[in-house]
Amino acid sequence: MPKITFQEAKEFLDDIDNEDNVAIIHHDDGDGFCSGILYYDWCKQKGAKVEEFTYVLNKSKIKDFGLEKFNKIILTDITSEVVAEELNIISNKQVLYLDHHPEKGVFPKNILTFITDDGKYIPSSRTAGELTGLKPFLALIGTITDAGDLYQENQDYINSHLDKLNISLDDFKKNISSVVSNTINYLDKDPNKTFKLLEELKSLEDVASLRVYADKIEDEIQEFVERYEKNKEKLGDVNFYYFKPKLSVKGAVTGIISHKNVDEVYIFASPKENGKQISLSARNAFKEINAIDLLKKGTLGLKDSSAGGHVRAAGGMILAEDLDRFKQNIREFLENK
Ligand SMILES: [Mn+2]
Repeated sequence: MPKITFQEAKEFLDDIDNEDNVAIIHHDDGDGFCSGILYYDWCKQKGAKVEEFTYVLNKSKIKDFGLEKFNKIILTDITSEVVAEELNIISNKQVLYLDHHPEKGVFPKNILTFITDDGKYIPSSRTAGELTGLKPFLALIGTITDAGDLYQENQDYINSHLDKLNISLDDFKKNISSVVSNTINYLDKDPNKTFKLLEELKSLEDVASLRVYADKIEDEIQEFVERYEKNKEKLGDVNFYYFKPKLSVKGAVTGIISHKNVDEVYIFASPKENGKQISLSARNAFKEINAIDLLKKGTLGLKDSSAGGHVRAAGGMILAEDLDRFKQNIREFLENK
């Protein structure tokens, strides 16, 4: 698998021209949409034909996208743990794979990979912004929606862009990145519409046009943020919050509560739509343990469970019937720590 440098990734992009037919495949979160749009716009600007595909983890399959007609494919923000082996089916194409999650799985050997995971947390949108130079405001939105501001290595990048946009981080989160996140969540059944709406944004001011979607879930988010103080449970030092929203607001509720106090450790749990499983999010980290390990300890020995992600933000899944066992695992782990 050829690992390539930033410069080589840039050369791949520079080589795109009006004879190319490019597929952009991106993750379905803020970082995935924003980075995908930057590569999409880049291809358009180069005169290439381009189409976009939203990849939903554990649901989408590369083979179902019908990519025969494309000669170049760019993937962004889709963790290799899930997608690497699937790329066999497109290994006859010129493929540029860009991501920032810890590298796992085996890539077909001719896939060009640029993964920004050398001990730093650089969201895919920041990389897309730096590679293309396009829509810096959108690159910043993707970076902030993916919690890039929690990492020291992004401070200079974030601050210099906020300065140029003449907006504070708080205002950016409140009036810009959260509006985009809410819009993505509200339209989660219609990712093509989301992509189109976000692609049409030409400046920060345009983000206000998304409020018609974002406001619909704002009330639901506030409701579950307000319930946190009353309904949270302490598992040792960990704040455990089980909540059951109707709309797709888990991520937003998780983000708002965990960002209020970044020194605290949280585990959020919500039932999946099917009612049979519970999804888990761990946020922030102790000195001795990271968020992935915390969920791994909690899901230890539980049937059909999973845990993975980033050191300060991890996700997982358990069967609904195992919720009490999960909580007990966490309690025991923290007692014996
Ligand atoms: Mn992502």
